[in-house]
Amino acid sequence: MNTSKSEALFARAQKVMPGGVNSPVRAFKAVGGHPLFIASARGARVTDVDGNTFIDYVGSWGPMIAGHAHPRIVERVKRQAELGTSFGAPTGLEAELAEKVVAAVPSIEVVRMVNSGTEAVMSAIRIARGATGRDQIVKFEGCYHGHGDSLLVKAGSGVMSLGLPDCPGIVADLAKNTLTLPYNDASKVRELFDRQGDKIACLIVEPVAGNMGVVPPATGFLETLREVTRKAGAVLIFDEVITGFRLGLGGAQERFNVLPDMTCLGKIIGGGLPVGAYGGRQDLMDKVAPTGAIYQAGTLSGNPLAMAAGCEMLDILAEEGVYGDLEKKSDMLCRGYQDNASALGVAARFTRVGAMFSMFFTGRDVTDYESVKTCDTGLFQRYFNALLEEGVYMAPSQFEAGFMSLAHSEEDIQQTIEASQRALRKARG
Ligand code: KE4
Repeated sequence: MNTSKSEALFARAQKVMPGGVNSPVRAFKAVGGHPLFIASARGARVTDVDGNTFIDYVGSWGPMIAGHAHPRIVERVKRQAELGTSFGAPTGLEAELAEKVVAAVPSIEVVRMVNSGTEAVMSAIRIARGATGRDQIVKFEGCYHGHGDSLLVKAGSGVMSLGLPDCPGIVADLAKNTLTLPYNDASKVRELFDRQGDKIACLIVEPVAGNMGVVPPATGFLETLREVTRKAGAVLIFDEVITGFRLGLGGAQERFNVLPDMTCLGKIIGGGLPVGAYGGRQDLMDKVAPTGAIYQAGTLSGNPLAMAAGCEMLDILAEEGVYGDLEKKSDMLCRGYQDNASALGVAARFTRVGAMFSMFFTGRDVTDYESVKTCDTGLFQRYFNALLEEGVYMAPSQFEAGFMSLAHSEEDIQQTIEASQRALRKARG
């Protein structure tokens, strides 16, 4: 496969950007070689600057659940651009998207738009600390909640792939207030809250972990988080930046019927443009400036183009049969993957919740950060690159999720399964 133009662009980009990228995991560090520079995308496919086309399961790390360049979203953004791209003043579009989010997400009574998932999480944590007057926060190993200082403590995602369990530059006095527990270990959560629940401002969790690969919550785990935080007067935050509108209109909280006090959203709600959001109980959100004293602001928050894209995206997802279609296609793909691994005698574990899924190259059941770390990342690297040669683009890291879109056809999925079998055979050797 000729990737000479990507290679040249990468050399050029590295002169003026850290690692030649604007987000670390794009640099292909976990899989070797150089990243593909994408020229365009449509439906289920992306095309790089050398003209190579791939069936895409990265989906821009989640947002492209309706497929790339969806005609309705493109049209809506074009129309809005002609009316102006940013005013720094309120618009009806912001109220329209906020109403859609409030109507869809069971626990959100009031919501604030920001520009990224990181900003949403940082803000939600500030509100939890401001509302409770407490400093400590609890997170889980292998979960990633963006690059806010309090959260880069044994994070997953890019940090996990880069093997940097603690990131330099984080003030020790701040990091000490972040307590980290093993994901899916309800007894450790109880133990901590029994010991010092009255010091804990909030607990933040990916209700389905997506940043160590997809790791579903164990039975009763989310219910335990709800119970202990309520008892301790701590704020329960669901980071649904990935799962929001991915697992259903109501996200993980609707699917698992556990309602947090606050929810962080991102990715899908921007329809491919930069949007994050945080929201929850009215009494908590009333503490946010200008209603309350807890300050949070943003020049481009609620940007009209992003709001237009987000509104159109949520209208598309609200249509009849959308999540049934995603479920059927995701099931078909993951069954194919499992059949391939069994046929080739490759030790692998498969996880899937709705339209997010992972194949882990390990013989151990994957339930948390420790078990995920047993994966054979060398085999993953060979598989990733062999699959790329076969025209299938998946996340360049064992510790990320795969994403299905409405644009993937059954033919695309069958083609992927066949390509995956060839790639797995080559990677296994
Ligand atoms: P952003 O700041 O990247 O918009 O969102 C941060 C974030 C927060 N919470 C969860 C559960 C997330 O998954 C993310 C971002 N996800 C990563 C990859 N899984 C984005 C890709 C990247 O970092 O380039």
